[in-house]
Amino acid sequence: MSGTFSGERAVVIGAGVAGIAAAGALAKEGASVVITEARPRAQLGDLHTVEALGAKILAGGHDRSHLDGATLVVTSPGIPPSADVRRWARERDIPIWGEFELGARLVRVPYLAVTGTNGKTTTSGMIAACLRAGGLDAVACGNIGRPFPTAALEHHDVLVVEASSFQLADQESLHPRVSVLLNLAPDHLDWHGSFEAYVGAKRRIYARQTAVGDVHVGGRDDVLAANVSAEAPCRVVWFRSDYPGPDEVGYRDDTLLAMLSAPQELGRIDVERAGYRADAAAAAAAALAFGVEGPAVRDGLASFAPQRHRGESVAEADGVRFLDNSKATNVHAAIAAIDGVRDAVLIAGGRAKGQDLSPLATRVGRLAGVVAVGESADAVTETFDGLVVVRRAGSIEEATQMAFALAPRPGVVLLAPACASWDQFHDYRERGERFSAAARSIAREVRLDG
Ligand code: UMA
Repeated sequence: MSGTFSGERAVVIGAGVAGIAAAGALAKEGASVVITEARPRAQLGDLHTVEALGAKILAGGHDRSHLDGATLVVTSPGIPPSADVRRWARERDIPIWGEFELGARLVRVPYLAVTGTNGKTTTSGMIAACLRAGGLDAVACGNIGRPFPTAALEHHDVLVVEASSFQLADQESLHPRVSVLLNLAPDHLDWHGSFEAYVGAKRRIYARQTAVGDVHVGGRDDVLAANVSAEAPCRVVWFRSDYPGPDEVGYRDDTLLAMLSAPQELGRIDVERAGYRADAAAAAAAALAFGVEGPAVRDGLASFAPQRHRGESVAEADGVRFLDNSKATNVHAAIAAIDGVRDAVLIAGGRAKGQDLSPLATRVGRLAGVVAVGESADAVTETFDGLVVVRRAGSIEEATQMAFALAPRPGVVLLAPACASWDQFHDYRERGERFSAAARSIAREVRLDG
């Protein structure tokens, strides 16, 4: 088969969402493809499509021999730099690309890219909604779950690429027309090794942008992120959660206001969710910078439906509201979620990813109790020990019951784990679904008893 990669013998590491998509894109573009995967084949998802394209699956553990004859290795974002299989490729001087290197080499249309510690998915979705309201065929892709290489081979007018630190670290060709850095706080330190390395990965969002025609969108609310944004090699447009200055998008009360050329009102944003205002301001700034007109930005934001597991109320029982913020997978996001509540019992814990959880204790004044769960239950307990009532639960269902019993009336049970879900769940969605089901079941029992 001829194509961009004909003649290449590619080895893809990992047969998850990114690996399968990368293998498919490489095969369609003419490469011969092998996928090496740690898990046994029986545990993997549907491989028929990628096998029909000619890819060979080597499951059940990586082996040096899997790299024999390879001219290129493409890794999934979750494979850490320290993984043996990467070391073997480095030892043989085989080029190693992340899935974003592949996407950036395949994409033929302009694209925006969004990164930051929190709010990436919401902001990417908002920008895509604004672009569509402006008459463009736009899709959000990347970390959001639709892999960048897949979207790059489809025929859209423009892409909005959500970029995680893993995906940014493993590429050097990304060149978005508009880049966005939302905020920065420690996360994924186990993968990157240090906060500096994590921030360094985030900087790569703008590394290839130039003064001619490119724009970076930076946030004024977060000092560290603002310092990183100020170093972008192109024009910078700013967003903030309060009144905007020149070249900024911000708010007059709840009304979004752009001060880019002439002042422009972009509609009311009054959704009560952690970070939502800042995300909407960033999305508006990015869409305007891309060339979307103000009225389309306004319509796009008005049409945008917030995604699940980002702080919505999933049940109410006996004056206690249950809020599902399972997507708060780091301390920064959990603190933002806690700042939106009071009289709350926090359910926290999971895979801590090398983070220091102790900053959570600064929000103890808003909490009536804490239920610690998962792999980091000890660290959560230690963080709140002596400050507020702390209980330990063995499962998310037990945690929900315990939190309900502890919560004041009126009060809140808040799932904002500050940790990844991978110790006990497939992903944050499954954790959020299980919490929501437990909360709804409590609400049903209370109704029946009443
Ligand atoms: N694996 C190996 N060898 C290893 C380690 C893992 O073979 O040494 C295998 C696993 O057994 C599994 C596969 O690799 O089969 C998993 O790969 P992955 O962890 O890269 O996950 P994917 O399913 O490919 O999904 C990835 C992103 N996941 C991560 O970054 C952890 C998805 O982001 C992304 O949507 C998808 O690619 C498409 O680009 C998810 C995520 O949690 C949503 N992102 C993190 C976040 O948002 O905080 C960064």
